Amino acid sequence: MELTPTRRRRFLAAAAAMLAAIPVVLVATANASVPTTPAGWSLAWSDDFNGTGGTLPSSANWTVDLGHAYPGGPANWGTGEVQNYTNSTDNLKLDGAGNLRITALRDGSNNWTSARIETKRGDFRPPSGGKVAMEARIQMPNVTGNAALGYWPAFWALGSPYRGNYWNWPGIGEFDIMENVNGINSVWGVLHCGVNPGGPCNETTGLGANRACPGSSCQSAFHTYRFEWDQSSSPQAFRWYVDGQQFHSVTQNQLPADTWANMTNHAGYFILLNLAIGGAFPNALAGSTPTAATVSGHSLVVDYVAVYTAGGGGTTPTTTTTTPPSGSGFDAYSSIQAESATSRSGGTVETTSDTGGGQDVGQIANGGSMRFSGVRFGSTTATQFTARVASGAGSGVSGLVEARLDSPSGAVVGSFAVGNTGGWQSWRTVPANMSGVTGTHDVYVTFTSGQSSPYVSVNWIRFGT
Ligand SMILES: [Ca+2]
Ligand SMILES: [Ca+2]
Repeated sequence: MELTPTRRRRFLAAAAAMLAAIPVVLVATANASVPTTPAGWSLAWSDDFNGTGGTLPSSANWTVDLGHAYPGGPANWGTGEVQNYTNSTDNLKLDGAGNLRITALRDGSNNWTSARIETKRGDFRPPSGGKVAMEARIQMPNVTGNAALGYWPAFWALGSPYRGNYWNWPGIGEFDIMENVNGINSVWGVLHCGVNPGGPCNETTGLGANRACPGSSCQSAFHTYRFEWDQSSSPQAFRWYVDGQQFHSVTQNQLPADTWANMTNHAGYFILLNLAIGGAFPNALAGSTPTAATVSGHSLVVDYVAVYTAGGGGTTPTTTTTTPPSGSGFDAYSSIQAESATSRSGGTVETTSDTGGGQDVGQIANGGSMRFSGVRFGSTTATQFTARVASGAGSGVSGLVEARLDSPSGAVVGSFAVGNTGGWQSWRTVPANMSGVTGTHDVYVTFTSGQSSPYVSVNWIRFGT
């Protein structure tokens, strides 16, 4: 997982410290390739990392992330990791033998560089009623003990609405298919969802499990890491595997309906590969990392990444997303959490006792507002604005909840009045008619009252047709 994890286990450093600094590790294991597609599955996308040694991976398949953050996104990629991501072939290259190598390097001033790439496509999801599998064959950086402190390789996926927004994590969903820190012989598989902190996915920890790699250690050999999202099972399920052995699952009935919907009812996921240095996860297990003992020059080695689909009529996603639409933040027809607003004025984020848990924005008064950047209505005409609200306002105190498009002073397209509902945690769903809306808009929810007292709390909003 990439975004601000906090692990509670303490890491006991291995006794055997590597004394020699070996800048390059030769991988003895032979390269394989994308396996023959199993019966019942279709290959939706893959990269075998064939190509000339010393060159960057395919720019048709991958975007190379640079620096310390997405433009406008959280600092240090939201995790506290310290390295600068580059597109130098010193950090990121094909090895000429069918593998991708991401190498972490420390310079003479103790500055670390490394690399992170993500698929251009952001539509990896099951065909309706079917399954999707995301799989990679990977050798983790071959370094252990004190020499590995701070190494944080990952193979993972983020919900595509993260692109262009960067502040809607974890509601859009994150699947950590393979994560590892500090050279420990273990693979972590984690789901991030809901709200942060806390919520149904227990953020920032997430819902995770880990196990040692089968046979050879994760560091000394290639292993196959696989994640499946199964819409054909009941309940629907996420499952994590290493070398075909399942070690974690999360099912739909473990989570609130709106949490599940928010991470599954969007265009799909993009896949990432990166090698971070330092940050919350390695630090949680080993104190401040990296240390002076951390050895530069080890590589995350990836033989292939493949995405398969099955069932659901056998269709495979064909849409290619090359440029994320600006502000691709919210699906108008799923619950849009008030606390996930792109920006907000007024009210206080608090834990909600409403069905499904999570948070709400409590006790908003006249003049308050929320902005949701990039709400996607699509080509279907939305005609209903609905909000989940509660109010403990005093007698005679009420006000309006108004939806506007593209400006906080734009015309009101839908509104309703609300007064006391029986208490600040006495929730009800209030629908209002709305003039027809299509396309993608920044939605502003504004609050107008003739009194100055708070009159409404909001858990979520959504739109309907
Ligand atoms: Ca390969
Ligand atoms: Ca909420």
